[in-house]
Amino acid sequence: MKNLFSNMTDDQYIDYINNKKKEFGKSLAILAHHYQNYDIVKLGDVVGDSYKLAVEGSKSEAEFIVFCGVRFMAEGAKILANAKQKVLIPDIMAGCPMADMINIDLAQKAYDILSKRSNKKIRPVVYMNSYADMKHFCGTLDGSVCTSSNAKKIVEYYLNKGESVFFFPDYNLGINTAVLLNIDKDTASINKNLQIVGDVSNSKMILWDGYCHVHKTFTISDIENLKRQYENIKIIVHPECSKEVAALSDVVGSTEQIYKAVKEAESGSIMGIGTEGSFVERLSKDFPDKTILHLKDSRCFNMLKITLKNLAHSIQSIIDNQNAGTPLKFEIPEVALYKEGAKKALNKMIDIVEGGK
Ligand code: CIZ
Ligand code: SF4
Repeated sequence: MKNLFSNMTDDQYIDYINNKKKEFGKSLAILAHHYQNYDIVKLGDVVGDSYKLAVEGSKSEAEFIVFCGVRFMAEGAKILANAKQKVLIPDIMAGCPMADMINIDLAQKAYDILSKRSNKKIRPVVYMNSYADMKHFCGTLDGSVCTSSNAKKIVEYYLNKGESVFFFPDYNLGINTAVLLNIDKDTASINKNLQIVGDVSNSKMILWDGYCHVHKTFTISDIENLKRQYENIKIIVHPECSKEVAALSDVVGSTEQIYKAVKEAESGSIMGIGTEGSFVERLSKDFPDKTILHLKDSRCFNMLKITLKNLAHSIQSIIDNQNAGTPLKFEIPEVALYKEGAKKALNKMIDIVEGGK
């Protein structure tokens, strides 16, 4: 790695990355998650949520996919990628505390307890925000992955078969989905000590009690404060926020849905947004004719671990690997042990959403 990288300015990194993008052409794809900072998003060939990025990456002709997001997302892209595609992440330490709140051992124990207590077949559904072991766990039990855009559709699919859904790791996405399906009174929850709250026997959804600290921080008073200051304000929040916050909001949606709602709002609209702060900041830059306010400025420090510098380093590593045969750094390791089940659960989601099967 050339030392020249350590002293470059942001503009120099941006020039370097843009030049390399031109040289690589279609063999390099930079995927940028909505929660990335503005400079990184501008360098993305595709910008989107984790689902869109994983699918677009796998469909692309790129041999090298550099995933600007957190590790579980890059892992999702790797699972769907073809055998020739290499997926890199500029900082392997970009984790997600929510994804760490459950593991296969705990999930299996919880599933066994719930299966004994329930009158129905228990089907596991895991939020995209999870590692490959959890996706694999779902795949092997004929369950599915879901995202915040399609959780309602996925859960409904299993409820329509007369089954009960064990949903993890995010409690809030689970309960907000239950509210949409009008079954929030028919839910129970279970925590990492395997303590159960509620009656599992007849529950339609049993929720793990994980959470996202970035979204948990939004409160009812944040909404009330903004409403006091701006009479006509619309409140838009992510479903990882609490049920109480969601209930006071005009729109509850995933990042893709929030982006669309802001884009489609009339010029001059005032909106208070409750989701990751870098994304909210970008909305205000992309739509300068609208007033976009943070419900509270809450950042995901793991997303911020991806920088112009380590993105440039990832690209340089591909070049060094091609020119001098040095090892390709920043590559997401193969998730061989969990790949089959994880792929099955991801494909199940795609089938339900795209095929209505
Ligand atoms: O699925 C994603 O990318 C995340 C983290 C949130 C969302 O709503 O898109
Ligand atoms: Fe994880 Fe929350 Fe960061 Fe998303 S915003 S990556 S759920 S910590």
